[in-house]
Amino acid sequence: MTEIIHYQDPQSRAVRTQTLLNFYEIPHQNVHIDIRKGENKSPDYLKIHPHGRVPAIQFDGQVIIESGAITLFLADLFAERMNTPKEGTPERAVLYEWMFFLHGSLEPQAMLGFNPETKAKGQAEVRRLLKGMSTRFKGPHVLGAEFSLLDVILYTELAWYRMIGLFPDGLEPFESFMKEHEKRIGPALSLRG
Ligand SMILES: N[C@@H](CCC(=O)N[C@@H](CS)C(=O)NCC(=O)O)C(=O)O
Repeated sequence: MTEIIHYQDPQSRAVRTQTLLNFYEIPHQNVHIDIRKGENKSPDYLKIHPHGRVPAIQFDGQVIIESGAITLFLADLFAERMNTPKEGTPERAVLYEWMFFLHGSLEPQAMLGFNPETKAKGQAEVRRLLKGMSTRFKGPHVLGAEFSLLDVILYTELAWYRMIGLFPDGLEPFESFMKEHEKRIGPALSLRG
């Protein structure tokens, strides 16, 4: 198979794609784009990612940007090992639902947490939105009985929130979900503060 080139910085949203690549042992080449040194705005990298952001991947001559799109692309490419729900099934709808929730609804609220003036609002909004999603969580895994990439995705996101002080402590079922999956997913987690 063509090699995957992963453009990443360990202190970035590339944690999402890196953890998936690690957990599922997907062969890839890592290229560190140091955003603190501004390498993401170099003319060469801007040819890869038009906004100079990470992550991005290159596969079979094509560049794919946006961590959510990369995640779904990998989910299709490695469907068997990731236990990706088949298209047109209710489980596939659950995958889309969580992806759009995490990227479209939750993340903008979490971003408030990076500004000391809006941090409290960010924390409250993250708790409120996750509390709502708790009614849609089947357990013990996101899809119910079966472990899938969705568990890796949710674990990674919540671990990131925990690191930046946005995880809603004590909120079930997420508190138990994190504890239960720590041993299995934790070692693959690529997260640096
Ligand atoms: N929606 C994009 C956001 C990517 C993004 O903003 N990445 C940040 C790091 S977390 C970045 O590269 N920032 C550098 C910059 O914008 O200059 C995704 O999920 O891939």
